[in-house]
Amino acid sequence: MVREGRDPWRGVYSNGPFLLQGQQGCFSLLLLLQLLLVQLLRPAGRALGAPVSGVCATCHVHATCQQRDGKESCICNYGFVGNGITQCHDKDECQYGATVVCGNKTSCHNTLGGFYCVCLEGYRATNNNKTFIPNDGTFCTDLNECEVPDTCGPGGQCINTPGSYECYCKNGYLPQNGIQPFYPTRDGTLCKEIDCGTPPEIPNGYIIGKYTSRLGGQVNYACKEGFYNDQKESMTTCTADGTWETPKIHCQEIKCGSPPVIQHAILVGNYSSNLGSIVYYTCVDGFESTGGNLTSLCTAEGIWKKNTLHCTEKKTSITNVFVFNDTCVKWRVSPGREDLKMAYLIHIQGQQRDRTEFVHEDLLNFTTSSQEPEVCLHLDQGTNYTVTIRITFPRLSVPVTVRIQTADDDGSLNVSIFNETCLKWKRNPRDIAEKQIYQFQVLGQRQYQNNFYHETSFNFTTRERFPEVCLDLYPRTYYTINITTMAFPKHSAHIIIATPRSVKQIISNISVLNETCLRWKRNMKMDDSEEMYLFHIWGRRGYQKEFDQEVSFNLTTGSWAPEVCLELYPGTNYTVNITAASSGLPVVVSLMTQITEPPIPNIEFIAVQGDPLPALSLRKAEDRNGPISSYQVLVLPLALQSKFLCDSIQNTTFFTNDSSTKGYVAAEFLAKDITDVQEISLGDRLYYGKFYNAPLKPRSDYCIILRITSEWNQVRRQSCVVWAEVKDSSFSLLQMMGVGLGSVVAVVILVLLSFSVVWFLFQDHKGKRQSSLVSQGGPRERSTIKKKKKKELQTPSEKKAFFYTPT
Ligand SMILES: *[C@@H]1O[C@H](CO)[C@@H](O)[C@H](O)[C@H]1NC(C)=O
Ligand SMILES: *[C@@H]1O[C@H](CO)[C@@H](O)[C@H](O)[C@H]1NC(C)=O
Ligand SMILES: *[C@@H]1O[C@H](CO)[C@@H](O)[C@H](O)[C@H]1NC(C)=O
Ligand SMILES: *[C@@H]1O[C@H](CO)[C@@H](O)[C@H](O)[C@H]1NC(C)=O
Ligand SMILES: *[C@@H]1O[C@H](CO)[C@@H](O)[C@H](O)[C@H]1NC(C)=O
Ligand SMILES: *[C@@H]1O[C@H](CO)[C@@H](O)[C@H](O)[C@H]1NC(C)=O
Ligand SMILES: *[C@@H]1O[C@H](CO)[C@@H](O)[C@H](O)[C@H]1NC(C)=O
Ligand SMILES: *[C@@H]1O[C@H](CO)[C@@H](O)[C@H](O)[C@H]1NC(C)=O
Ligand SMILES: *[C@@H]1O[C@H](CO)[C@@H](O)[C@H](O)[C@H]1NC(C)=O
Ligand SMILES: CC(=O)N[C@H]1CO[C@H](CO)[C@@H](O)[C@@H]1O
Repeated sequence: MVREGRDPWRGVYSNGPFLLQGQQGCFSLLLLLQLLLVQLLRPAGRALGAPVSGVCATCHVHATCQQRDGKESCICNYGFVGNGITQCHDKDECQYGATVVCGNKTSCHNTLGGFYCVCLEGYRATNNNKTFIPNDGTFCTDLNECEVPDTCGPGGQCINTPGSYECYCKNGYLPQNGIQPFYPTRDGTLCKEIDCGTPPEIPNGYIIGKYTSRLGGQVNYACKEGFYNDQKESMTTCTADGTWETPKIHCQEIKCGSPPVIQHAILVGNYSSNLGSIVYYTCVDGFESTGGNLTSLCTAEGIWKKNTLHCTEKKTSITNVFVFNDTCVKWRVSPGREDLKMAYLIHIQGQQRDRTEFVHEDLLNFTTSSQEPEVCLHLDQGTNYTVTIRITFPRLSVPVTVRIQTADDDGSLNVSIFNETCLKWKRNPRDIAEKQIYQFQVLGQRQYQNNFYHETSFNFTTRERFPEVCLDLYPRTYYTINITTMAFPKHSAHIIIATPRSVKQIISNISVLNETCLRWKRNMKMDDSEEMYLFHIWGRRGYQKEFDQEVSFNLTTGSWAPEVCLELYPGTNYTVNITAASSGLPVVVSLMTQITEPPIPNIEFIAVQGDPLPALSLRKAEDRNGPISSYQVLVLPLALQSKFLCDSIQNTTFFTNDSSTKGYVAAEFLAKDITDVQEISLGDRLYYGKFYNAPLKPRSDYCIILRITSEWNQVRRQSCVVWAEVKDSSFSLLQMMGVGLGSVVAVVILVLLSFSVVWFLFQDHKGKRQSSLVSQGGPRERSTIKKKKKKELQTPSEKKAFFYTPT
């Protein structure tokens, strides 16, 4: 092996006698050298026994005297070089290099007259000696250091290499310094057994069981409670590099999430979704869990595990069946449900004591949400009944049977009232084959209407088992009804029905005929009785706030189209409320009466001859027939007095071209301007309103007239009265004054009757005189004018009287 710094060939190239062309020449050179040595040694050996001559005495200490061809000569001993006499110096055999001289892997050591070889470290001589001379065939061969036990230490493994060895660690061991191969003698490293140490910790996990931390040791992990491993692996192994594999286990907290939905159940209370948490359920109304709590558990797999229970609809059953009032059955539903209507089917079978067949079999459907339903059955008397009740909805229940023994029939009539005017009863089942005649006697009377009398009687024939009779009865009437059986033995029943007020309006199609008359239709199917109407009337005047008239009265009539004329004040708005006593539903109608001629105020009649006319005193007239608008003083020629029409000189002033012949208005006072008494002097040459009070002409006879005008609602009425007579006669100067008031009034009224005129501003007064009509739901109708007998109006202080005229 060529090692750095030891080049055995260098010397050979520079100093040697042989020129070598490379390494290939080395072996032949060595052979040559050996041959040479053999030749040299052979004569030396032979010369040892020869006698020493003179020459010989001169031989060098390291020379030997030899005889060659008779001549003695000194020849240097083997290993020495020189002339043999003076010079024999040591020959350096090693000068050609250790490899050349001693062979491969050697070191050459020169000695005086010789040399020896030593194997290089890691090699040994084949003669097993420390030194050797190569000529005996010894050479250096690789020393197997590995033969020495524990060369690499415990756990180490020796691998021999030429001239050396390498240490490796056996499986399960690792070199201390981590480098392989290692050389214990050089680097002091030894193998250490592999120990992975403490296995890694797993969050929320732990190690199960025993383990070794040596190579290949395995550790099993598990997750703590409440955690689960979401990987397949749960193990780690101690690897050859002395570390644990990274464990693949992953412990995740167990969360079950929202609890599962259980049909017809709801969760109770709060819950957590951690492992082991339990949620509780309860069944919704009407449902129950059969045999236990409804729970769900959060399992280690992170899922909720339901128990197999579930909510089933509660089965309802009939309990506590109980017979009362002989024919009525009451029971209880268990468990009850307020919100649910249940349908029942009731099966009735009746058997009479002396008969074998059923005399009565019936099926009855009945629906109720009551928790304690009751049903009264139509049961015959003297019969043994089996009543079977079962729920048919929402689910069929077990039927429940009850027996009812009805009392023996005494044949009496047990009549009951229904639908207010209907009667029903039950016939004796024994007589069911034959028809039965019942005699009815009906009498109706009214406490509030003395003359009301509704009597009827009839015979009622039936084969029905449960006869029913509905009667036509007047409303709000007290009826006694006697029912008697015609067949023997006679049974009778006495029934009282007080009919309620009619729910429908009895007054229909109400209309206003003329101002004060009303007509309507009586809405009632029967026609042989009288009806009482209650009237309530209010009168109001827009122009006279203090006017307040309110009257109530009753009217009784049997008419189907009653007509009523009312005594009403003129110029008044009326509200008429009419109610038929048997229904109590009012009808309200509005009426409006027109104004009539205003009344004449208290004035003094004056007759003057010759002398000037004294001042005339005017007093206010009452707003009795309508509001008074104005007062006018009229001057007209006396000759016209008998033919004068109250409206003839409507707005004629003194200056009108024919005023002297027809007369004129001398003064006008508006009603609102007159306080109490108004004095006026005729001919004072003043204007009153737009009228001029001109002086009277001498030698003329005049008639002075007071005209009172009432205007309201586009209607004008006026009254005229002769106030004074002025005569300018030469032969008579008689002056009439201060006549008694009573006689004057009598004269005034006479004059009024002959002169008053009704004046309508509008020609078509019929068309204008319509009243508004209010009736319940009735159409608006135009009244028709019909001649009616009507009493004349009295003075307002007189009490009003109303009457009606049935047609
Ligand atoms: C010496 O070593 C060389 C090269 O390493 C080799 O060629 C030669 O054969 C060796 N000689 C002997 C005697 O082993
Ligand atoms: C008469 O009939 C009614 C039901 O229709 C019943 O409640 C009552 O008990 C009966 N009275 C008699 C005496 O039978
Ligand atoms: C009783 O009144 C009800 C409801 O008003 C009606 O349906 C039924 O027909 C009436 N019965 C008779 C017998 O008139
Ligand atoms: C019914 O009978 C009773 C006495 O039995 C009698 O007083 C009454 O007037 C009768 N009623 C009628 C409507 O006949
Ligand atoms: C009912 O029948 C009886 C007997 O037949 C008879 O006397 C009576 O007049 C009848 N009554 C009526 C109202 O028909
Ligand atoms: C009656 O009522 C009508 C409408 O409200 C009104 O125009 C009229 O002046 C009233 N008449 C009287 C006399 O009050
Ligand atoms: C009409 O008269 C009836 C009975 O008197 C009363 O109940 C009702 O309130 C009156 N209606 C009006 C509008 O005055
Ligand atoms: C008065 O005047 C009217 C017109 O203003 C005339 O028609 C009439 O004839 C006159 N009368 C007299 C008597 O002059
Ligand atoms: C209304 O009719 C009655 C009777 O027919 C009659 O007396 C009265 O004068 C009439 N009223 C009017 C304003 O026409
Ligand atoms: C020192 C020495 O050379 N010792 C021995 C070497 O080996 C031979 C035989 O192989 C012995 O005879 C020598 O004594």
